[in-house]
Amino acid sequence: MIHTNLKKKFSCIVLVCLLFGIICVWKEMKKGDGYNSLQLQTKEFQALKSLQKQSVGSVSQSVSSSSIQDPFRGKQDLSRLRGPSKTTLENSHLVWNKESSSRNLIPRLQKIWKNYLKMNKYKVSYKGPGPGVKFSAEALSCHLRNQVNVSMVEASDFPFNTSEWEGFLPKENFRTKTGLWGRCAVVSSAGSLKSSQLGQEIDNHDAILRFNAAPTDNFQRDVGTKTTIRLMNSQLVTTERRFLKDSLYNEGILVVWDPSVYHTDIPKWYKNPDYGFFENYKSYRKLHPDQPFYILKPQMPWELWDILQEMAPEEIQPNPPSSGMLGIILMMTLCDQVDIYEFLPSKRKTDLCYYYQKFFDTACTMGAYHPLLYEKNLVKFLNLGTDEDIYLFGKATLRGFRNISC
Ligand code: NCC
Repeated sequence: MIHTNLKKKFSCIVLVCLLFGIICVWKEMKKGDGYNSLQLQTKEFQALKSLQKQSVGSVSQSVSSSSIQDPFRGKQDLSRLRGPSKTTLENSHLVWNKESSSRNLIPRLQKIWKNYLKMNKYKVSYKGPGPGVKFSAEALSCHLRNQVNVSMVEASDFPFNTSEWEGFLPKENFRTKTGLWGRCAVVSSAGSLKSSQLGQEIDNHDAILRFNAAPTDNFQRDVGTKTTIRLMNSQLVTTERRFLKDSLYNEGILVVWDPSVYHTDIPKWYKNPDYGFFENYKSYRKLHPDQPFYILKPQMPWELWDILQEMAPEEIQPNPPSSGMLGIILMMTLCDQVDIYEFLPSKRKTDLCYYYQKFFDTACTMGAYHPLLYEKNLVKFLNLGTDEDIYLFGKATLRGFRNISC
């Protein structure tokens, strides 16, 4: 009798342990984010590669899958690099997960995120809806268009209307200078652009936006040659010694932005900028008076931040969005269609921070100071292109604000 009871107890314990093990394994599997997924799909990638090999002969005739979802153009240059068709590979591309959250960060980045929340350097006091507000893609596009005012500091804005600033700001209005473009490209500075061979594809846009010190010389095959707009943060303009000397900055329209205290006005921001870039701005203007160089109004990054916070699943870093996200919204106001390269990482995803520098840190892709993770969720959510385009080319396609009806 005792013997049978013991046996029963033992089987019960074994059963409970087994059940616990199954639950643990299931939980671990649920944790995976876009990045883990990218790593998990080595097998799929190998299958993809062999399919690409098979289709080499017929590539020139193949219809680009991006053209299917590209509302503004027919065939894209990507068909040149593309392998199999959409039907063969549909659903096989696990890319950036638009539901990503701090749970998908490595512990070091989670800690940084928490520290920034505590620090609240810019005195953010968000009172809007959310977090976790659900939008349709259309509603979100309209919300962005209506709430985020992309405009530049003007010569009539105090204190830029004082004698100290006379003649320094460009006379021509930003929108008049840029005009309206059809297809635009936003080129992130990510290391995953290295060896991408996307240069020709990128150059085949009406306007191209690049960031900070990102070069084209020596990297043309991967990132193209043209620069129409260069968006720079104020840290670079203030502290980068080569800023006044390097010809890298002499092409296209320059725009600088600086983080202000949360939703402060221009006069208050001017007294207390994050980086006092104003003197270097003036020096550059004296050296290159004919090159358009604008200052983004400090309210814009926070208007965008509010929407990122509203839709994020949790509290986000109370720091301004990255130059990348600001540049995407800027181009959405100027272009019919915006193709964004390697903001959502492709199969080339790497810890190499930049395509032009040997510096490794996963924070460059996942975010530490900037709420980059939530910015990428937003772009993935609005993407009109295919997961295949993200996976192979790091390409996401957003509709310009002019083409949405609200
Ligand atoms: O790194 P940064 O940006 O110049 O990159 C431009 C934009 O590309 C996207 N990006 C970059 C690297 C990567 N692996 N993945 C990406 O998605 C981001 O959207 C990024 O904004 C900035 O936002 O201004 C930033 O600037 C640099 C640095 O100040 C400039 O390069 C000037 O030298 C910041 N790095 C440091 O301060 C060390 C970076 O955090 C953000």
